[in-house]
Amino acid sequence: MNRSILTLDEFTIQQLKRFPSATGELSGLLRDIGLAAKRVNVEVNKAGLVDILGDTGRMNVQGEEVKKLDVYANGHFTDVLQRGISCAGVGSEEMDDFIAFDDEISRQSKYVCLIDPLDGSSNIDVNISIGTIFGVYRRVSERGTAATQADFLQQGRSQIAAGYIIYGSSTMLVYATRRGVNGFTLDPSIGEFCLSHPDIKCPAQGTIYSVNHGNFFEFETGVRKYIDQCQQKDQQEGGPYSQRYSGSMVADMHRNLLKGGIFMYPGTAGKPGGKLRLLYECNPFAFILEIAGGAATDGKQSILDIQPTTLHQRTPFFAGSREMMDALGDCMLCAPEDN
Ligand code: P6P
Repeated sequence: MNRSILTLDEFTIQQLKRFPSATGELSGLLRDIGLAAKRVNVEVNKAGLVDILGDTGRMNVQGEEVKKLDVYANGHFTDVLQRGISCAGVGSEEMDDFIAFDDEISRQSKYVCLIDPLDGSSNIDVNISIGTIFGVYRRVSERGTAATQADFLQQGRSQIAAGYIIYGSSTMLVYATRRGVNGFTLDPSIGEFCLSHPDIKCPAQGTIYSVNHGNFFEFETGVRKYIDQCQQKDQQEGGPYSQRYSGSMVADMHRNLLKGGIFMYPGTAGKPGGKLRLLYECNPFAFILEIAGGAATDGKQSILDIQPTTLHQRTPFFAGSREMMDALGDCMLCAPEDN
């Protein structure tokens, strides 16, 4: 009898059985995220057919136009997590401040979530893959009380789990715990995420570099030096390299995680802190990359070691194959100080 492939629910319960001390709350939280992802997936897949494209006319705390699908996704993920038994509160790109769920069961919950409900939403209207990014932390405040800001401003290294959903040619949920990174592909015929990419490892070396070249002359010297190196790689040096950049972080990071590569969103003269948000974009991917054997830094230190001070703070972000990250680090170390 060929055993059917594991669903996300079966996989999380299998993990639970391997660790009898576990309470099942993390499994429940991951199943909740999978449920919300299936609902958002339905709307993403029919975007263009219904009036869910376009802008709401509102700007979010980042000063960016809020797409209707952003709001829809944020509502679904927040609702599902509030109705579950595992999450005490949510911080989201789409909400100015975090929400501490005020019902008794939520106040007793062990975890809080940080989420970018629909990243890359400017690509929705042109049908480029977009995604949801999430990070899960054990709360530091006392259970039985409302979640506090300190629960959300923890270093990324404290994450218990982190992951993303990519709404692409297929819909995948990829998540990491300290025990590994696993990918699940949505099987529409049964409406379940099924284990398709067990134990994902990021190749130590790749030939893809991802960066918005339009900002090249605003990057610091060491970054420009590394990009020049990528462009000059020939066959003897394991090249030639390819530049792949979709403008959707989840799509670019997913490809580089599986195939090997480096993704860079550096600071610029105008925006030295970069564009990407630490808590719900960079920390989850940095956690996933480090568990998969890759690396992620802000150009100076591991992303996971940054002590957050505000919910929506930004950081320069470099992440990918370890040997490519080492080569970037060498360029940045030996570059003359920019004036
Ligand atoms: P730029 C999308 O808005 C996003 O936050 C990431 O998904 C993506 O990698 C980046 O911004 C693209 O930014 O400035 O290159 O268009």
